Amino acid sequence: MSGYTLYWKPGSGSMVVEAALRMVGVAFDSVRINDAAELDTPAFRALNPAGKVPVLACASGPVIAESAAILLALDDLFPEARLLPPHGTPAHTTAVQWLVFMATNIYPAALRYYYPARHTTDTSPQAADAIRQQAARDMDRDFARLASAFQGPFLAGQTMSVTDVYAAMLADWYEPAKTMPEISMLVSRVLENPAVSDAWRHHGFGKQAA
Ligand SMILES: N[C@@H](CCC(=O)N[C@@H](CS)C(=O)NCC(=O)O)C(=O)O
Repeated sequence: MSGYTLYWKPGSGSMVVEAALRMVGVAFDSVRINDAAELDTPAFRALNPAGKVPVLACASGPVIAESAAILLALDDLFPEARLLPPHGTPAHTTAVQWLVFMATNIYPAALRYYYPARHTTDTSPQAADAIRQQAARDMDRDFARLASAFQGPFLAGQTMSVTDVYAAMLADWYEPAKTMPEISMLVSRVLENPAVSDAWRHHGFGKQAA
């Protein structure tokens, strides 16, 4: 048994965590979640009361939920892996800022887009349509904000960070984002990294939604 266990689901936000673990090069075990029922067991809720993946359990003790928090923890544990720019630099602060921006804006908008009925008490199809349309608008706006900061070929210039992998993951969930030249360049460059492309393929990205 390795020191880390990743709870993951195909097509989900656990992709970026698997990519990060592979970028670090640390051994990890994986527990595949196949459906929503498996997220709702007492055993899984004990790991993450929210009943969501990704979750990373560390043999040293902590069990971490929330994709951005897991990535920040891995960056703290393995600073030499350069998941993010060196600690204490302006580049690090900027990379964290965009990571948190995506985790708190685009990721939730993608969930509203794919699961609109979960976001309203109104059960009419019109209500779900309205939620979905607004989610699309929110993602159009927020991907445009991300693109406006893009230096190329990665968000912050020549060096890839896990923030870029996060952006590529979200773009794969939202077709219009992939048509933006900056985002499309970022996705293709991120996938040149073997650690990322392995996680991408393993999670079934390139074809399915969250
Ligand atoms: N804020 C969380 C969101 C996690 C999340 O919503 N994960 C989805 C998969 S992409 C999930 O587990 N959904 C299961 C469900 O809601 O039933 C994060 O960043 O990790």
